[in-house]
Amino acid sequence: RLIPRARSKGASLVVISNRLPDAPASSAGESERARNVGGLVSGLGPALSARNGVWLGWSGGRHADAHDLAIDASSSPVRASFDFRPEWHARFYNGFANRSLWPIFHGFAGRARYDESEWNAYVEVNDVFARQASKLASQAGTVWAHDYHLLLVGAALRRLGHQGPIGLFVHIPFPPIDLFETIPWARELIEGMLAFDLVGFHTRRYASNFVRCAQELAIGAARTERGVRAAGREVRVGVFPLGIDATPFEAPDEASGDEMSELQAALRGRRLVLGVDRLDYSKGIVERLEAFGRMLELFPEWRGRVSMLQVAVPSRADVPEYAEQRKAIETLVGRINGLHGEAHWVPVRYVYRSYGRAQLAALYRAADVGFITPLRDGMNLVAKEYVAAQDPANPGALVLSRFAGAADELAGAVLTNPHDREGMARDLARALDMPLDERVQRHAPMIARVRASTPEVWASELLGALEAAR
Ligand code: ADQ
Repeated sequence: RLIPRARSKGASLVVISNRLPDAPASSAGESERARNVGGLVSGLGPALSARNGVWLGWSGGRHADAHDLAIDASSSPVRASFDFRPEWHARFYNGFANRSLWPIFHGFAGRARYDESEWNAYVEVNDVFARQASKLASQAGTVWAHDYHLLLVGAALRRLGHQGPIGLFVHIPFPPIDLFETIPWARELIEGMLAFDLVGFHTRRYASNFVRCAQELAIGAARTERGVRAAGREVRVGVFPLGIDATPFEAPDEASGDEMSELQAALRGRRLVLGVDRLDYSKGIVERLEAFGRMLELFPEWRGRVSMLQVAVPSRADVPEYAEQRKAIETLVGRINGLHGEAHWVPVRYVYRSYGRAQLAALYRAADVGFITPLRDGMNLVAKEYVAAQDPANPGALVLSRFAGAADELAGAVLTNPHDREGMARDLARALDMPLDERVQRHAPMIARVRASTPEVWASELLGALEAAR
């Protein structure tokens, strides 16, 4: 049901993300969960409904001139969306956001490329988001923007005269100054970010990288106890690690019972090592597969006794680097299976698709090792989901990259360096060999942490800090 814009004006809370979260299961269907922002919805949903709030984002559609707001008041939370012009999709989304900011923020300086027309589109689309948000928010309303697509939306909203608190949460890493300063518009970006009242990150490292970049690059900026002071005002910088809703992963449902027994039958008593990621070079899938192959060479006793399942969710497939990455993975899976496989044993199974939550939970539960080794990752919620899905009396072991934000919280994992193939192979063998008592001991503090740090807690802490900051 679309409602006239006038009735939606004056929201006391507007959340902005580039894409809207998936529509409720009734309209989207479990199978279309490729862009799963489930955690965000469960975190922000209650705050939005309690305050008659609106979630604003790109509709996913592209249209030459129509970018009017469509408001769906029947959904909960209320969704407001608009189409992109085709060139915004190419230059803002696939361009500056995903070929410049994404690689450099994850430390892949060699993959980042810069193009002035893409930067201009980034500035323009941030202005558009700000204009749409200001149509929805009351003058003193709170606006909370998400992620690297929207670093300039706070500054644009201020130019439009918005008076209420404006916050930003960055879901990906924030790079050290040596990398950040290589962006041709580094100063414009950091000064734009200083227009927010609060900027939040997953870890202390990212927050301190941000403060350092601000100090070095923004004119007149100085660090304060709570953040950065610049242009006569203070920006609060905070650490708010995002968690998951553990309950659906902890409680296996009926449907996943069948899935489980079929998987167990296919494994025929072999151990299972599991990787689950969006298909993205930052997730270290190639490096992980190579380490698995190396493990089979270093520890031949595991040959025929273990299989690895890699689930890759299609992502950004029209960005050339992602298409190349997909090819590299497929070639490598073939090579490892050709080299190590037997007629009766397939070392690596690879699926390129998205799964519903119940199936995902069943896969996690069936896996003896969660092998989650991004080269760099803001947080990595898959690691937390894996922990939640384990049987506390007989949990699997988690091998986790030191360079995922989640490593700060999941100290019971076997922390590994995904750039070190031999080391990763040894860490994997160690996890496969880990005795029950050690697995239980490592799992207990992790599950306690995962249960306690829900998305609701995260959202209410961040909103509290944001509104206190203004
Ligand atoms: P992502 O890079 O997408 O998120 P992640 O945190 O792991 O990474 O979240 C992925 C989500 O997608 C998980 O909830 C997972 O269940 C789901 N998913 C993965 N594979 C799936 C499949 N085959 N089918 C269905 N769902 C699948 C970005 C940052 C992260 C940060 C999050 C949240 O890159 O570092 O943790 O935002 O802030």
